[in-house]
Amino acid sequence: MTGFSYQINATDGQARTGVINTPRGEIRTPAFMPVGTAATVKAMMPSSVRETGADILLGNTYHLMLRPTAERIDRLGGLHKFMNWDRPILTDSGGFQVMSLANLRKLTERGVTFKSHIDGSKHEITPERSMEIQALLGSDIVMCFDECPALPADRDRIAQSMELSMRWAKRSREAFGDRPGHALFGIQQGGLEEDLRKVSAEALREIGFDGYAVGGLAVGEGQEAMFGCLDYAADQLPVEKPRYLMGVGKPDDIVGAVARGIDMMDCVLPSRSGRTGQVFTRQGVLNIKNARHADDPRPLDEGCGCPACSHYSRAYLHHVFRSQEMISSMLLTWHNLRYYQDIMAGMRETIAAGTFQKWQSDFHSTRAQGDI
Ligand code: PRF
Ligand code: ZN
Repeated sequence: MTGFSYQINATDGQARTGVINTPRGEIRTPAFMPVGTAATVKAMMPSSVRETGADILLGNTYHLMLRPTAERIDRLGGLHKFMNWDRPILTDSGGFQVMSLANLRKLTERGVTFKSHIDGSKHEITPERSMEIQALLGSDIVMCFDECPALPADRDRIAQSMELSMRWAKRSREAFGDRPGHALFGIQQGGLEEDLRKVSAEALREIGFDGYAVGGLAVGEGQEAMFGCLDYAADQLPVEKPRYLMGVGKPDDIVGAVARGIDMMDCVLPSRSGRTGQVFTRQGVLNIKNARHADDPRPLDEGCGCPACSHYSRAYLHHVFRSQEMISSMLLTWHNLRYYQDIMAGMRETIAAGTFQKWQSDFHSTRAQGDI
C-alpha cells in the first residue's frame, strides 16, 4: 500500500522509537493519541491539542454514526474538515463502545444490533458497515470490527469470542479493500491466555494488516496481569509493523507498555481527569478540588511548560474548579495532555539514546504513590 509506512529508528530492550508516515503527516512513536470521541477533544481547540505535542487523534465510529451520522460528516467534507484537525485520525470500529454504552445489544455471526444510548433508536454494525462508516469519516487509520469480552471470563467464552473476532477481521479486510494512503489495523484478542493470543496473532498475520493492535486488555484485569500478557503478546505480533495497545492508560501503564514493545496508545484519562479535577504531575497525582490547594501560589508542576503551569497558581485553578468555570476544564485538560505528551517525548528521546532504563527509574522515583 502506498502513502503509509512505518520506520523504526532505534530500539532499547523491547522498546522501539520511530515514525509512521502518512499523507496527513508523521506520527512519532511511541505515540499517545488524545481521544476526540464526538469530533472534539473536550475543552480543547484542535490547535491547542497540537501544541501539547499530539500527532494524531482518536475518533469513534459508534458516537459519530449516531450523531451527527457518518453520512452527514461525509457530505460536509469528512471528519478532518468537520472538526478542523488536518493531521492523522485513527477511528475505533464501534464494537467496544456498543458493549460499554448501548442498550439491548444482540451479538450474532453477522454483527451486533443495539439501541442508541442517546435516543433509543435501533442500529446495526457489521464488519462491512464499520468499514463503510470509517471510510465516510475519512479516517486515516481504520480499526477492524472486533468483540472485546469483559474479564474475567472463562476460557471457552474467550476462545469463541476471539475466533469470531478473527472471522470479522477477515471480513473487515475484504470490505476495506484497497485504499492508498489509508491503513487498516487488525486487533488481537484472546484474553490472558497465551496460546489463544498466539492463535489470534497468527490469524491476523495471515490476513495481513498495516498495523496490529492488542485489544481486550485494561478491562479489569489489573496492571500486573496486563503487563504479564504484554510480555508475550507484543512479541507475537510482526516486529516491523506498528503495535497499538487500545484504551491504555495511566502514566505508569503507558511507560510499562512501551517498555514491552508497544508503539501507540489512547486513553480518555488525561482529558476526562482534566474535567474532574484530577491532575497528573511529575511528583504524582493531585486533586485540585482539595482544600489544601486554596492558598497555594505554586504552579501545578514546576517542570511543565503548559499555559496552566506558566500563568496560573494552584490557588487559582482550585478557585475556578470550585466555581465550575469553563476555564478550569480547559486549563487542566491542557496540562494533563501536555504531561502525557512530555512522557512520550521523554521515552522517544531516551530510547533513541539508549538510556530508557535510567529514564524509567527516574520516572518512577520522582512520583509519589498516593495523592500529593
Ligand atoms: N477493541 C476495540 N476497541 C477497544 C478495545 C478493544 O479490545 C479496548 C480494550 N481495552 C479499548 N478500546 N475495538
Ligand atoms: Zn502544566
